[in-house]
Amino acid sequence: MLEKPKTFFTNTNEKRLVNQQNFNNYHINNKINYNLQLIRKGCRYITNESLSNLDPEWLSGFIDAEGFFSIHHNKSKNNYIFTFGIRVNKRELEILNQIKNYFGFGNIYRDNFDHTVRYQTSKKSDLNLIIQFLTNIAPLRSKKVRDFKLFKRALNTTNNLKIKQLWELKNNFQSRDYNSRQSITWPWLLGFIEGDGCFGVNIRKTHKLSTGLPVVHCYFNIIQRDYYILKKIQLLVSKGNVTSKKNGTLFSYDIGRLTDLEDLVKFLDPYNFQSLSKYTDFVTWKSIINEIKLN
Ligand SMILES: [Ca+2]
Repeated sequence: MLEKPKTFFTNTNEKRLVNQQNFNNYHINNKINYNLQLIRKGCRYITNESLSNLDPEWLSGFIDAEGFFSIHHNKSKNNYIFTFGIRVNKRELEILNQIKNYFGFGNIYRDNFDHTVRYQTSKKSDLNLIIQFLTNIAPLRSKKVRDFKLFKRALNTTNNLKIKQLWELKNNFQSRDYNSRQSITWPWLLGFIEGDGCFGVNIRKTHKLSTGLPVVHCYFNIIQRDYYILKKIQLLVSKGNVTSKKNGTLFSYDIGRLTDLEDLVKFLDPYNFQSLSKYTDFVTWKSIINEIKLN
């Protein structure tokens, strides 16, 4: 049986308190608070919509996992189209609605060929607010920050050749490692996990002699091309290992030991998941861990 989500998708005072607390813990800086208000004012000005209660740190973690920056050459007009977006499986459409509400701009598109949905904007005024958000409020921590910096520089350039050169740098950098040296926070990590984390369960064919039940093994992992971000996560969680896969082109952060998984559950429990499907995965996984412990 699934537990009923307590504060999920509701704007209860409790949730607001938790978010506010996280926010205060990580952003005691008044300047940043002030900037957040400015951005929100900007968003309201554009759309007049109410804003959702997403934690900015959560959002930057989610963008680190699922966001993209692209620059596309429009041949007919010989200009460049800049796009910021977030692409997720169509199961996660609700998150994109929340993000759209949070920023107060952008559109959501459905891509039927690969069952994904994407939130995106190419409007310069919107992109400037995204840049403010990711520069002053909740910076990216993964190597995606390198794409972001090139994108930002290119957006402020009017010379087409310069834009092309800047964006070509991105492809040259793609395979190289990059350490942004920005530490991460728990709300950021939850956002990143909701994008790229996996609460996994293996059911083995062998059965336990004492109970006759199949042997069940739980694990948690995040697979990335970005080694440093996984090391930062390992440092924050202080559990698990980072190993390389596929000749060092991919890296995997894994937690497999039951007591470590229980600790991870304790760490994540106080935070609010934003994705219903990920929250369901988490709750199911958590109850399996409890079952394993009892047997
Ligand atoms: Ca990803």
